[in-house]
Amino acid sequence: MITLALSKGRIFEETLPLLKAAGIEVLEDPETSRKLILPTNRPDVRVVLVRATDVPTYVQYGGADLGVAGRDVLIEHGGAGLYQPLDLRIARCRMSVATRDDFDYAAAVKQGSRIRVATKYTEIARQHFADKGVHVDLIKLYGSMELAPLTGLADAIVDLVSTGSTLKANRLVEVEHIMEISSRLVVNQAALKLKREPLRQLIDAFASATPAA
Ligand code: PRT
Ligand code: MG
Repeated sequence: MITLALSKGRIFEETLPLLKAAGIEVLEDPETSRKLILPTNRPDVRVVLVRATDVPTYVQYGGADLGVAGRDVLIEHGGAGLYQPLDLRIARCRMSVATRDDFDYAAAVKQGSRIRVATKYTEIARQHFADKGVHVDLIKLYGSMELAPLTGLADAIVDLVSTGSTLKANRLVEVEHIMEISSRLVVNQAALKLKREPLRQLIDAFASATPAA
C-alpha cells in the first residue's frame, strides 16, 4: 500500500491532474465526504487528508509514504527525514512583507528602528530579516495576519500573497518580496528504500506531468 498525504483545498485540487496523469483517480470528493482516508482506483494507493502544515510531519514519521506541501510549510518544518525530489509548480504564490499604506517601511528600516512583525511564518521571517540586518520583534500568529497592522498589534506582517486582493481589502501594501512559493513532492526516506519500485514509478509520472520551468 502507498499512502499519499494531501491537504484539502488548493493542494488537493491542483494535485488531482498530476494524479490523473499517473493513472490515479481519487474515488471520493473531500468537500462532500467526511472520510479522512480516500480510496483511489488503484487498490494499492490511498490518499489521507491532513492539515497543510501536518503533511511534512506525516511523511517524516511514515504516517504517509509521500505528500504534497508548500515551500513555506517545508521551510517552517525544517525538512528533516524528507526526500524532496520534485517541485510540482502548483499552488503558486509569493511570500511578502506588507504594512499599512501609511506606514513608511523604508524609513523605519533606514533608521534602524525595531520593527514589530506578526506572522505564521516565523522561521522564514527570522531568516529574511537576519539576512537584511533588520531588527525585528516577531509575533507568532496562526491566522488573520492582515488584522495585526490594523489593530496596532504589529507594524508589518509576513504572509503569502497570490492575487493581492486580501491585502487590498484591508488597505495593506506589499513592501518587500521574500520568495516565490510553490508546492513540492516530499517522500519518506525509509519508504523510498522499502517501496522503491512503486514510488519511483509515481515520482516519474508526477515529473512527466509537471510543466517545465
Ligand atoms: O486554510 P487552512 O487554515 O485550512 O490551511 P492552510 O492555509 O495551511 O492551507 P491552504 O490550503 O490555504 O494553503 C496550502 C498551501 O497553498 C500553502 O502552504 C501555500 O504554499 C499555498 N498557497 C498558494 C496559499 C496561497 N496561494 C494563498 N493565497 N496559501 C495561502 N494563501 C492565502 C494567504 O495566506 C492570504 O490569506 O490567501 C490569502 C491571500 O490571497 P490573495 O489571492 O488575496 O492574495
Ligand atoms: Mg489557508
